[in-house]
Amino acid sequence: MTRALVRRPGPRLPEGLLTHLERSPVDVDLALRQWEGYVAALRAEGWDTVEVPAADDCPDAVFVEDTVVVYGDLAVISRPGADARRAETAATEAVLRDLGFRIARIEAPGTLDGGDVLKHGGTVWVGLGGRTDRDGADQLAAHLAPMGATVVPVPVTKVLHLKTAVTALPDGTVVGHEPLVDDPATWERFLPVPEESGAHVVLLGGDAVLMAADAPLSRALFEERGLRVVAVDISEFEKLEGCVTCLSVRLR
Ligand code: CIR
Repeated sequence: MTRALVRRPGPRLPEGLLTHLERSPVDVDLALRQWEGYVAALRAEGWDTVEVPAADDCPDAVFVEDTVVVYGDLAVISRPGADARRAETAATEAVLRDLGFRIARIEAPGTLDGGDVLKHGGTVWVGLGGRTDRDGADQLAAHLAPMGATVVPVPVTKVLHLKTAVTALPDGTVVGHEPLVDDPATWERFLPVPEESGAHVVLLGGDAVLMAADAPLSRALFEERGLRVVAVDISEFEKLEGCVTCLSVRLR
C-alpha cells in the first residue's frame, strides 16, 4: 500500500519562518485550496493520504516532511533545527506509531529536519546547514545503519534544506538548480535544471513525478526523458520557502 502523510495548513501560516526570502503576503484561503489540490494530486496517483492532525499554533506545520525521516518500517522523529518548529513532531510520532511504524528519535542537542534528507537506493544524503547539524546526521546514521543504509553528509550553505537544492528522479539522477547547489560533483549523475523549483520532484511511482507548476522549462526537460509530470500550483507555500517535497511524507 502506498500512503502519504500530509498536514493541513492553519490560520497562522503567513507567520511561517523565513531565512532566505523577504516576507510577502500569503493568502491563507488560496494556500488551503492549493494544499487541497496537492492532496488531490497525490490521491489521483494512487496514494492514500493520512492527515496528521493540524497544529494551528504552529505556522510551519504544513511542511510535515521536516518532522520525520521514514526508512522502511522505521520512523526517525526529527528534532527540528528551528526552536519554533519543535512542537510539530509529537503528532507525527503519534500517527506513525498508530500506523505500526517502529519509532526512533533524534535527541538533543542534535538537530535534523526531514527536508535535509535525500534518499535513493540505500544512500541517504544529509544536508548540514542551518537546520541539521553533524550530531543529528550521526544519530540518523546510527539509526539507519542496521537497515543497510549509508548516510553521506553534504554541506548546504545556499538554501534552507538539502532538498531545496536537489532531489532525485526515479532513475537516481539528481536534479538541481546549479546556483543553489553547493557541490554538484557530489552526485555521479547530476542534471542541472533552469528553474529553482524545477529542482523539487516528488516521486509518485513508476515514471511519474509531482512538481510545482512554475517550472515549465524543467518540466519539459523531464518529459523529454520520458517522465510523466503532474504539476501543482503551490505559490503560497513557496513564499515561505516551502516546496512540493515538504508537503508530504511518502510511506511505502
Ligand atoms: C521553515 O523555514 O521551516 C519553513 N518556512 C519552510 C520549511 C520548508 N521545508 C522543507 O523545505 N522541507
